[in-house]
Amino acid sequence: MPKGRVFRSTGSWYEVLTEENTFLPCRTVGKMRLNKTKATNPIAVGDYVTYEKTDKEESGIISEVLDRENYVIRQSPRKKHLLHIIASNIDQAILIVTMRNPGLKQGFIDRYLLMTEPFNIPVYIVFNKGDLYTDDDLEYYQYLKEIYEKIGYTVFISSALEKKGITQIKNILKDKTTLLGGQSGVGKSSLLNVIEPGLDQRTGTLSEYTGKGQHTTTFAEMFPLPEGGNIIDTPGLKTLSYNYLEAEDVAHNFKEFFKASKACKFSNCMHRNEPKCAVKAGIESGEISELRYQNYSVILEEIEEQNYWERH
Ligand SMILES: Nc1nc2c(ncn2[C@@H]2O[C@H](COP(=O)(O)OP(=O)(O)OP(=O)(O)O)[C@@H](O)[C@H]2O)c(=O)[nH]1
Ligand SMILES: [Mg+2]
Ligand SMILES: [Zn+2]
Repeated sequence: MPKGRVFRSTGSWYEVLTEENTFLPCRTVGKMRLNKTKATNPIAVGDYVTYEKTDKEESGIISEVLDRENYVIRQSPRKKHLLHIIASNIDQAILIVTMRNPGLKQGFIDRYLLMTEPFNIPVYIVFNKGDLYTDDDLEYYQYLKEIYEKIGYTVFISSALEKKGITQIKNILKDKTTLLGGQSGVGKSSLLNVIEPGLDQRTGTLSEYTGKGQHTTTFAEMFPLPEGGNIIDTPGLKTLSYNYLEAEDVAHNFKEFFKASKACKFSNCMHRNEPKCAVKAGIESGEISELRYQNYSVILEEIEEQNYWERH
């Protein structure tokens, strides 16, 4: 059976890139073998699938989703007990953030990294709209850059408006499948348009009053790049909640905490009030970021609160 890769999904139709390098619209019927996830979308952008052509050969029927090498999943914003697969089989992610229009949401970077860390997906953190940054913004940027580079993420500034940082992004993209993500209105689609003007992605205008993004991109879509590689544009994320994780999952995926935790007195230390905690010691000595720890604590509290309500 021929194989292909899903580049775009509207819910009922899937755009599949075939081995002949053409796009074939595909559907699923009846008893497709689904992966056993509690996902709202059984087939995600990035999936490799097998399909059969229909009689007229102008469309196809997906028969199977091949095993995923990795995937990025989030709690479905509407159906909270379900998960939504954002994309699968990716080599790396670029998280676009900005300090201005809209301002950087406290904790957002760490929440995003909690999605990519379970599969050790490399992440680049790009601060877009650099053209708008004040000296204070730049100072805060330097502070954040140090925190995240220390734990292994690459951080730099871009501007879609002034075409800055574009060569760097292009070099990162070459021959890889890259997930582009971030809050709404940070400029994901605008950057894509500068990187690859032919794509002509819809971009939004920010509502002047609130500075909040308008969710211009409405579904994830993958594009092949002429220089080699694929890029996945995604709709902006508003909130990232983690009701499907246990506290230990959070602790294991703050990677510098996990590394340090081998020296904690208790093997199941959650780094709160336990004695002889190596993470706490790391914060004392300045080796571990206090900001990361604050964000970690908030996520743990949220999860525990949810578990509490589920039990009572
Ligand atoms: N000043 C400035 N404005 C930018 C830059 N990049 C994007 N914008 C503006 O920010 C607004 C939002 O840009 P989009 O590219 O639609 O943002 P997005 O991240 O794709 O948003 P969603 O699709 O909703 O997730 C638009 O008005 C852009 O013109 C930049 O580098 N500098
Ligand atoms: Mg967009
Ligand atoms: Zn500990």
